[in-house]
Amino acid sequence: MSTPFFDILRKILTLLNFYNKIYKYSRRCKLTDSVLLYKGKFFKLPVLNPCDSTMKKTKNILTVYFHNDFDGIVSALLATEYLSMVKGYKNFDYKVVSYDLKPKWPSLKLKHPNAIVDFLFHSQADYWWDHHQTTFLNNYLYEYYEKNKKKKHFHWNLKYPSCAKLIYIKDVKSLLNNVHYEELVHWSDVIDSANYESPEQAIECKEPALQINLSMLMNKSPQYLYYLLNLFKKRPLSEVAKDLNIQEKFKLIYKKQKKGIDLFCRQAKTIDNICIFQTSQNIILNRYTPFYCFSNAWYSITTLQRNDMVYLSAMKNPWKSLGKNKKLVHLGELFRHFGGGGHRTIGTVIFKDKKGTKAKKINEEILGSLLSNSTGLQSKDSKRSYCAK
Ligand SMILES: [Mn+2]
Repeated sequence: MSTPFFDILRKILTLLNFYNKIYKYSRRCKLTDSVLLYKGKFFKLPVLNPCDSTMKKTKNILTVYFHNDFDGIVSALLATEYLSMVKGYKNFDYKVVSYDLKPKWPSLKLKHPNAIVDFLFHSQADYWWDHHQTTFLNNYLYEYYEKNKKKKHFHWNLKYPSCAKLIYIKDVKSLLNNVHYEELVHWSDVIDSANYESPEQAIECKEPALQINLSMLMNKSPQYLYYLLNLFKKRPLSEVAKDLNIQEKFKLIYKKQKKGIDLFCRQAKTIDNICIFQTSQNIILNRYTPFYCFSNAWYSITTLQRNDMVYLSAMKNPWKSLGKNKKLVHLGELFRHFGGGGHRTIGTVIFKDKKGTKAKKINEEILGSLLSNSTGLQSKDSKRSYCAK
C-alpha cells in the first residue's frame, strides 16, 4: 500500500529515528567529539583539537617520581642529568612521592616515559633506581623486576647509603666529574643513613646541608622540594643554605627543637646509662636529643603523650659501641611484642592510652629488658653533657 500519506509518515519516522540516534549518541560523547555516520551507525573520530598539536611535545616530557627527602631531591637531579645527557630527554616533569602512597602505589597508573628514584619499585617504571630493602611491595613486583632488570634500566643496590650515590656511581660519574655533585652525594649519604659524626653535628646543624634538611621539616610541599631541586642544580650547598626562604624555615624549626632539648635536659633521668624521658607537652624532639644531653647513655627510652595517644620509642646510642661482652638488644624485635616495630637500633610503638597505665607498663618492661642485657657491665652513670656546656 503506497499512498502519499504513508510515504510521508515513513519519512517522518525515519527522520525521528535518525534524530533519536544522534541524541542518544551525543549523550555518550563529549561536545568536542567528532562523529561519523556510516551505514546508519555512528563512529567517534579521533579528536583533532588544539590539544593535538601539543601531543607530540608531551610525549617527550619525562616524569621523574622522587621521594620527598634530601636524598630524593639529589637523586632526581642526578637522574635528570643522566637522562638528558645519555637518553636525550629535554623536558622533565617532577612528581613528589611519599610512603603514604604505599597502599595504592602498585596499582597507580604512571605517566610514560618516567623515572622513579629513591622509592618503591613499580611495574610501569621505565627507569628506576633504589637502595631500600623493602622496595618490592609484593612477590609479583619482585619477579617482574628479576625478569626485566637486564632489558630495562633498573638499578637496585642495598649497599649504597643513599640512592643519590647509587645513581652517581652507576650512571653519572663517568659523564661528568663535578665537585658540586660530589658534595650533594656526600651529604645524601650522611643524612639518609644518619651517619653523623657526633650528636652535636646532628643537632646543631652547622653544615649547610643539614640546615637545608631541617628546613624540610617545616615544609615538604612539592613546590618547596622543587624549589630546592632547582637551587641544588645551580649553586653549591653553602650558597643554597643562605637563601632567605630556607633560612626562615630552618630558624623556626631550630628554635622549636631547642625548646625540646631544654625540656629534655631538665626532666630526663638515667638509670644505669639508660636515659628515660616522658612528657605530655607538645614539643618537637630531635631523635638524637638523648645522646646530645647524655653522651654516655647506651640507650634512650622516650615517651611522648599527645591527647589520648602515646608515642613510645627506644634507641641505641649510635656513637657508643657497647663493648665486646655486651649483648645488643634488637629493639625492633622487642617492640614487636608490644604491637610496634623498628630496626635493630630503634624501636617504636604508638597506642591509645588515656590514663598512661599502658605506657608505664611498657616502659618498665623495656627498661627491664635493656637492663637485664647489660647487667654488671655499666660504666659510671651518664652525666648531663649538654647541660654542663
Ligand atoms: Mn634514600
